Amino acid sequence: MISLNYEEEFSEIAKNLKASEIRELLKFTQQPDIISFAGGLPNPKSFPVEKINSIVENLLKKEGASVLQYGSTEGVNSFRDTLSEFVNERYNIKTKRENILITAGSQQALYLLAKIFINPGDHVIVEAPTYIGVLTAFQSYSPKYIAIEMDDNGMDTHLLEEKLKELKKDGIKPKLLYTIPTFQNPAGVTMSLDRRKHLLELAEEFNLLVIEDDPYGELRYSGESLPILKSMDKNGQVIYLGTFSKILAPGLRLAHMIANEEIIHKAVLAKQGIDLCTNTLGQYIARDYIKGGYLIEHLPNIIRLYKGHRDLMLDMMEDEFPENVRWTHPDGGMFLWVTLPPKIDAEMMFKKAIAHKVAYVIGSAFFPNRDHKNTMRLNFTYSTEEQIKEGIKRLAEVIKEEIS
Ligand code: PMP
Ligand code: G9A
Repeated sequence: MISLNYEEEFSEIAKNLKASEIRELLKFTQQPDIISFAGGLPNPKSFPVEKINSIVENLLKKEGASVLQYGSTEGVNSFRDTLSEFVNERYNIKTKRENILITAGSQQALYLLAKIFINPGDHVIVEAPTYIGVLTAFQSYSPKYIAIEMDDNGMDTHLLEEKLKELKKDGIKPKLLYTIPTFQNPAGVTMSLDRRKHLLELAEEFNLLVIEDDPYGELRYSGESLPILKSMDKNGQVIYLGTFSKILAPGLRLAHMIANEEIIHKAVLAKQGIDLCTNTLGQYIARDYIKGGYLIEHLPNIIRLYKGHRDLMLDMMEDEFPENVRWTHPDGGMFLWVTLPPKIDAEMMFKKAIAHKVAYVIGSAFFPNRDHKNTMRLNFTYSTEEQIKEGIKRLAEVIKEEIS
């Protein structure tokens, strides 16, 4: 009998894979007695179950087996056409079918971009804090991260400019800049118009490729809407990522990358080795959901639901949290960011929180160097209003105990 030591057999890449904190924490959303503000889950009430049911019935009746067939790697043509019209009208992104790749969630788009752009040791600029999933998607390609601090107006582009000048002096040209300009995950902040313009000026001056990840842009509860970076991109330097996860249903695993044709072509080659094509039925569902006007019709319902949740969580925090705790006041999206007094370590406090039956994501997980130990992310979309009230009370207790 041969006995294999699997650990020895795994590739170097596999040996270095680490679990995503968010995925690990999903366990807690499945435990009924724990109130979880951890995972970035949409509220199941936001899913248009009946509408999807009738669209599927119609599709199978009218288009039959073709909606169940393999499709091209790029995505279903009629869906890409519908999307290009949609983003043109709604976001003023001038694009055509050839600039669009349909992916299995924008998580896959991030993975594809890492695969086609990053060599080990390449420099990648991110926001501090940034989306955990981008760190997971990029990990096999071992980039070096440069994390730029944010404030209430998003990434500080003056710090970015200083950093880019410093790097240039050292002969370093970063490969990619990754940003979530609108209702950032995890911080909940939005990049101001001035900073958006400045960022694009810097991209031009330093010849940078920018990934604009925009899963939350449609979920605005207050304030004025701002132009998408891609709509101001004169030189094809911005790669735009949109997803149906937060405005339709994440279980469809459906997203789109909009970019220069050469980038799309390379990403298609990379995708061919991963999954051949994105699920066909889901693409037809989303096509008909947009074309029938249901997306635009249903969005205000999601916004109303989430605005209520955001307001309730903010009010509860105001009432319950001790004075020396600060948090962001997001105009949209799904998250807010809490800064505890400097001596408190949210990772150490986590066990106590679980004992009190409440969960959050430890803030340091969103920083490539895992600093900022006194921070945490709270999701306000998934829990019910009752759970938000009770969960914030529990969390306030935990924080007060920890401070004293
Ligand atoms: N980017 C960001 C910033 C996200 O928050 C998420 C999901 N939480 C994703 C990408 C991935 O989303 P999906 O793969 O479901 O499209
Ligand atoms: O991993 C997931 O389920 C998506 C959620 C992302 C997040 O919590 O930021």
